[in-house]
Amino acid sequence: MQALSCSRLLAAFLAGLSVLSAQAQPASASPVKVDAAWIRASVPGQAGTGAFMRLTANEPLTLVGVATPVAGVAEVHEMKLEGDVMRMRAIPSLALPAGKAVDLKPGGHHLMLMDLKAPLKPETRVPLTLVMRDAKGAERRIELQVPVAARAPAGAASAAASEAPHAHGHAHHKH
Ligand SMILES: [Cu+2]
Repeated sequence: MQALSCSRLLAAFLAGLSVLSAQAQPASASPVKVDAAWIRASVPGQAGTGAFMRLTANEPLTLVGVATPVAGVAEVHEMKLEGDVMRMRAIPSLALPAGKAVDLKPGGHHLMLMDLKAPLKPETRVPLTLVMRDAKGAERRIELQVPVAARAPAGAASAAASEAPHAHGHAHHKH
């Protein structure tokens, strides 16, 4: 990462950061766009939690796994109605068609982090790796730093009605 010498550019960069504060930052050019990623905070003694985001692949991809150092086990999960009961279970893969947004959200497909090694505190970030395969079967790993939050950030894909977008005063930055 180079230092930015132009303060005006830096201000624009910070303004962009505040707008995209809920967005994970991929480490490098990525075959998939990741928007509004977040992980639900956990409390002491809680074994598992979920990670959520919107994935838009630039080419046909398949999500085949997830890894993070904070959890002993991390899986791609689906929610399925069995009789009257909504259950979740691991699935081996999730198709990400090119150009189509796929939401990982509460109540739908999600990333399940289990066997948590420590409580995940709000306003921290967690390293998370998405493992993909492209159309030729080659593995593509996407490294993310995902913010932890107690509830879905504004703009995140959510099962419930989302909050007003201006409710987040702490996202304000003035150069
Ligand atoms: Cu789950």
